[in-house]
Amino acid sequence: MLEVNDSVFCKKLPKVELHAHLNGSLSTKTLRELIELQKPLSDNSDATWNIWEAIIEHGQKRTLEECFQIFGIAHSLTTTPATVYKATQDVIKEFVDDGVRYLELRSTPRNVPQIMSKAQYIQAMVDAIQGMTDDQILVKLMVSIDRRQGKESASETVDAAVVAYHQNPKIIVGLDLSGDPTKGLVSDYLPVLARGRNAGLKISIHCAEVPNSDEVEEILNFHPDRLGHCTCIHPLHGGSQELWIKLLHSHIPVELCLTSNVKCGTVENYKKHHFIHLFTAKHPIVLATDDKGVFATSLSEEYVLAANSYDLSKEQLWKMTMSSIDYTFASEEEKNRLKQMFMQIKELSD
Ligand code: 6MZ
Repeated sequence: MLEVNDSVFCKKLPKVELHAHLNGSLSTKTLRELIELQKPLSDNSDATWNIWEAIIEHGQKRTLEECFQIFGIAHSLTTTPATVYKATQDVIKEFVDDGVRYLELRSTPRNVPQIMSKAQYIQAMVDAIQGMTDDQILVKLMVSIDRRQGKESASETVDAAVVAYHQNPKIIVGLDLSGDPTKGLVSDYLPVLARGRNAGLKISIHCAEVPNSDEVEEILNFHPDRLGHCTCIHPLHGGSQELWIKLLHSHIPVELCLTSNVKCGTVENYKKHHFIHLFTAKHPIVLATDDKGVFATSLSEEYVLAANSYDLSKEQLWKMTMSSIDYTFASEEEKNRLKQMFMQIKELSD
């Protein structure tokens, strides 16, 4: 079994990150730098800056509501193509430093009147991704739809995503439905997601972060390519046996974010996380950070947490990271290359 603090092993382990929101992944360092860039251009009072600085420094535990407050601050600091570019580059570099070899970064493009369109937002991220070389990391982009923003905005986002996908089919791979799970109706967004799917984009949907059986049923019937969280589906977590079986029978890979769920309080503690039910059922799962900046975590820390909470061996961690490659939205050729690279690293480390 892994030592309590075997973070060196987990950092060296080549990893796949499939659920990371750009603006939630910004480190305190990047947020501070973005604040300094913005100060001379903004009419915010000193008091506002002081509050923001205090919030971004502030502690470990955040409710879902507080998280959405930080997203708001991050959003007001990434309002130009240049700041979106910087944010993307910084986040990618931090994932590289943590041993991530394949990353699907997701973000909700924003239209900032007179400054940036959704298409320009996406392009700034693509430019930043193109600045990275394949030997460091392979990065793809998923375009997010925010379930609070309504059908019209979602439709605009899908239009921009499809155009960008045709221009950069190797980088743009999918659509994500996210946002405050207590707001909006998933059913409003399924038709527009289906439009993206018909255009060739893969789909991942945030599912059951809070109990909502009707919504889980609708999402599973839609059969996305991947699911985020799936927190409240197991009967012990506010779901039902019927829905749980339906999830298992779907074989849809689930992106699991341990720290995010525990810090937001949607899961009581790590031992009780639904990871263990999915892992025991041999359901396809992938560990992910969600918002590494907001939750002060890293993917290697998520592996350490999983190892220690569920008594996983190093061999089981290797298996988990290798199987994650199958759940990516990369091409078959890219998946094969990643598998070969991971195997080489494993052989060298054995
Ligand atoms: C649901 C989340 C989320 O897109 O601006 N987001 N949506 N549940 C979560 N669990 C904590 N964490 C992040 O990144 C920030 C946006 O990602 C979504 C929210 O819509 C948030 O505004 P981007 O890069």
